[in-house]
Amino acid sequence: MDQSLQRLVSYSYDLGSFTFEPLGEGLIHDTFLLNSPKGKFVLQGFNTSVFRFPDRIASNLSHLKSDLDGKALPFILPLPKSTQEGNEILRFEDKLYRLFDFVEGVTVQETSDPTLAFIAAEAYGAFAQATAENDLSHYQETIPDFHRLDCRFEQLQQAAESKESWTEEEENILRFYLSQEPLIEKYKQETQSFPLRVTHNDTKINNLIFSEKLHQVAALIDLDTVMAGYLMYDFGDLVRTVACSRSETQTDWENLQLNSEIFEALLKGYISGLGQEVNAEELESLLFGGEVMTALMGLRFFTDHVLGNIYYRVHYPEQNLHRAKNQMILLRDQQQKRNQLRDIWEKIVPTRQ
Ligand code: GN1
Ligand code: MG
Repeated sequence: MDQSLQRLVSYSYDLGSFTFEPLGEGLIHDTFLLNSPKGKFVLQGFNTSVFRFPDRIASNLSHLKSDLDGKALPFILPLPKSTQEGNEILRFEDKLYRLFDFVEGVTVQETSDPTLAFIAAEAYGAFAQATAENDLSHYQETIPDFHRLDCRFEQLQQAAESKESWTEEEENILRFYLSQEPLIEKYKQETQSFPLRVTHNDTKINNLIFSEKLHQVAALIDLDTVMAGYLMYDFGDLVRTVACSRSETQTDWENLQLNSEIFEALLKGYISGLGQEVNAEELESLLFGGEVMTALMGLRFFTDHVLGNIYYRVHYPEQNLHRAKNQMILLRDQQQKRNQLRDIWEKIVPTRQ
């Protein structure tokens, strides 16, 4: 971190002198843990090419704060701290920064433990429950069309037109994603009648901070994509990232599959967190969410590969291709397991309708 930035951060938040180290596994923002005489903080360098509307985020977060005021949430939602001048965003040269309190606890990148999956899903369900009454007109789109599966499909089609040479593997992956048109059609049809809600929209397990012994969720973080969405987005991203035997960065394809035991724990946990705030159609939509979100992320990773890795941070040139292949295998497995997943769903859901 640049010394002038260190001085500015120290002065703006009245921290004194601090040490810092990189933090987390996010693909978008740069994040540091700061150790200061005033305690530990998280400094986040804001990615403005991805989040082009920082003011919308600030506005959504301030509405979230006031909408939830007085509601007893079982976890913390860390919001950006104000500078001494009263701003939640700090400008340095052409970059933006935000500071958060550091929440003590444990982060988990993946799990095969159904109890932990239940706890994670229950927290995201509780978030949807707590925000169920919020006025949606307060929440602006922080990234336009972020979870629109049909738009992501079109973006791949467009990107593919401009690419001249393809390897055999790239062609296979392209063919697979283009063959998902029926899924896109089903998405367009069904979402016409789903109610919009305040959703988190990035419900990976590593956006939760667990208590030391992993018994409960201490904080739900990464709130920049909080905006209007469907419940199936949040539940689906949990399925995509938690009910998979290998994380999205891994490449041992033979061992990559949907873990139906974890799927069951997620569904139970999410429904438990939601409480009564859910209608029959939304419950049905949860079954479809995993496929939607896996297809969506696969399309996004593959499009980014085709465009030359302009969006996601990569550690090697083929990484987005590999992420897209990983999501393809997971999606295919979910589609092969549709009946099995429906049986699980029927076992859990009917008593609640
Ligand atoms: C990005 O940076 P991170 O890990 O919080 C992305 C999510 C994806 C995720 C995939 C703004 O989130 O949509 O699900 O990578 N966030 C944005 O790991 O694009
Ligand atoms: Mg995120």
